[in-house]
Amino acid sequence: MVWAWYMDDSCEDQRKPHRLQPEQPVTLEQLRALGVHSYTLDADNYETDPALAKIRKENNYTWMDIINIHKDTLPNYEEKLKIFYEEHLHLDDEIRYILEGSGYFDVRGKDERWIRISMQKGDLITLPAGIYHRFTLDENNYVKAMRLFVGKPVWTPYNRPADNYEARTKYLQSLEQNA
Ligand code: KMT
Ligand code: NI
Repeated sequence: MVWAWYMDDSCEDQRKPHRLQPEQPVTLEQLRALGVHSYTLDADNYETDPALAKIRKENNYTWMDIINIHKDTLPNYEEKLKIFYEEHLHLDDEIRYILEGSGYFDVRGKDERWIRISMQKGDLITLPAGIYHRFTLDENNYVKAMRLFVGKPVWTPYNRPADNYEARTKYLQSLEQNA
């Protein structure tokens, strides 16, 4: 199950939950208003799961691979983690499905505050093109995730500021239309 909350601004270890005190949870509906969608699926049977097949078919997620983020399995682990945690956007949607382990995706809310999204085994998330976001492992230090894409994948991150890309202006327009 996906849980989300507004973050505090302490610079303590990025892998900690960083819940604002008093807590300010963010609902799945609030995430949807930002263009962020989530599903909970059966990660033990991802190879045969008809619910996953349906999501892939309906959204044309033709491409997929699996990434293992752990210090012993991911080449250039430290460097990659740094890149993942730089605030950035992409020109395409970022779709991730947690098969094992856990981690946090942080996205900027409408008021620019960071929202931390806790992703556990079975959670699939879609971040829209043009949203500023970042990723970190949590204190378990391990995640195995499926990466999905429409067609041939392009993972290029554009670090903030990246306000002049069409994906960004379109994203901001979509927020206004939802408001
Ligand atoms: C990305 O692009 O930020 C990642 O692939 C992060 C890890 S996937 C859980
Ligand atoms: Ni990204």
